[in-house]
Amino acid sequence: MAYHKDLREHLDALEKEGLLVRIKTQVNKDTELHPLVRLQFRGLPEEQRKAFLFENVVDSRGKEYKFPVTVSASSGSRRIYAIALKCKPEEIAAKWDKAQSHPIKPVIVESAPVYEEVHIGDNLLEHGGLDEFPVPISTPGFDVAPYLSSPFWVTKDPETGMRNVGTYRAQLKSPTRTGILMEYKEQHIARHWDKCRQLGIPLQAAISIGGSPNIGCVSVSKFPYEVDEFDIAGGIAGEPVELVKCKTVDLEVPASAEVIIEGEVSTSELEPEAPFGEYPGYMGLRGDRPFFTVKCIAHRKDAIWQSFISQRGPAEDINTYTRELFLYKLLRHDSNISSVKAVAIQQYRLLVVQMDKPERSEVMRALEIATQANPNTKIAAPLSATMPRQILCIFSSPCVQVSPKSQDCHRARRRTINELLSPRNSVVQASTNIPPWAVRVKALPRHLFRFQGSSASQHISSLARG
Ligand SMILES: Cc1cc2nc3c(=O)[nH]c(=O)nc-3n(C[C@H](O)[C@H](O)[C@H](O)COP(=O)(O)O)c2cc1C
Ligand SMILES: [Mn+2]
Repeated sequence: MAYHKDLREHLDALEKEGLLVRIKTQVNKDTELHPLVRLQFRGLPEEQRKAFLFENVVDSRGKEYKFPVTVSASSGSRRIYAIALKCKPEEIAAKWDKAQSHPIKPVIVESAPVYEEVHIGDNLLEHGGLDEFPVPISTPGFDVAPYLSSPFWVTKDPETGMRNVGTYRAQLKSPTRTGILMEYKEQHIARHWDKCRQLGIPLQAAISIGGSPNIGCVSVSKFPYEVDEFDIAGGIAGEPVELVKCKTVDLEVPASAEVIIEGEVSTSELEPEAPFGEYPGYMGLRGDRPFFTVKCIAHRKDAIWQSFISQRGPAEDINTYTRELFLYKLLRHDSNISSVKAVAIQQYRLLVVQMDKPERSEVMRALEIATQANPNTKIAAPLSATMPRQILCIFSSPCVQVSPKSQDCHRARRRTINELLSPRNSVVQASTNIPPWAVRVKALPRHLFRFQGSSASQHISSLARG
């Protein structure tokens, strides 16, 4: 069966499975929309979560939008995520394995429905620029503005021409301007940005909204720098992704997109970006960051706006499922650590690697590799040498601070160990069972547990010294 052609086909597939809720009541995107969806993540078991399509969206100014908004459509639950990948929930790992081992190069097509309506040059603002789209406020009362939470940024390495696709939040700043958060300098777009900065040129970029769901799945996932995410998206679909050339920048974007925003990211100036309610449940603080100047906006005449819901988990954990699988593959297969049994991640905050009777050197290697793969790591420690099995635990988040000596953490460890040792445990099942206690553990001075280029084993020795 052919893969979902675009977001519409994907939403149809969800609806057929009874997994789409259409909301026809008028909903305010600035105060109600994301909180309404968040309620289901707070209140319902994972199996009962659904995707939403808000068909009658207004904002706090009373403006009515002609475009609907879909939330939770890519990864509201494992079942929804499986539909995005067009496989069964138990086939998610195999699907990703195949996509990575059998990537398919994209093809260029001449035209695409997303360029049905184009606002460019003197006409850029004819429909209000970015104000034409119902961009929701993610955490009303706390976020400084509406943010594009599911942008798929397409950029190229200015020296090699190598392409990248990645999701980086974009604060709506004006009808022709957004912010961008490149969370750390290893992010692939940050590398492109830095090369352009050194060359003294702006970074050309295009944001794609919506499109066939494989695009979103690869956009939030970490592949090696040299990998073009569109090749992996082709691997997921079993057919090439169709790309179309942009109008104002030298880039190609998915023909299946709902909206394309073309422009350039400043490399000579920064300006304030954030606050924004972040995935660990804390506010990401304001900082001086690059911004994106819009040159062209294109969209399908009846575009559907897509938004990912993140903020405090559980949420639309679109990259948690894949991160678990990647790290498992990296440790177990690529690094050949045969004692690795399972990897569980909770929203970046906590990462647990379960190992079965490992050699001491294997624990150290696993720790080293897992921390390198997680640049935000705050604490990494082999847990419980006295337990029947060794558990490697990494607390990882820029916002959450934990003390490995506090009572809470002891409890947390026991919980985690119990969860992981339960017979139900498998790579596919592990993550969602970890409770969100990580945010409750006591804070320690940040510098104590900061990685500063030191190796993981040094770090552990310093932890051991207390
Ligand atoms: C909803 C959501 C929002 C995200 N926002 C950001 C962000 O603002 N900045 C960032 O650096 N990464 C963000 N990420 C993580 C990146 O998408 C992820 O690291 C991805 O691998 C980046 O692409 P790259 O591997 O090509 O660098 C977000 C992920 C999700 C699921
Ligand atoms: Mn990449």
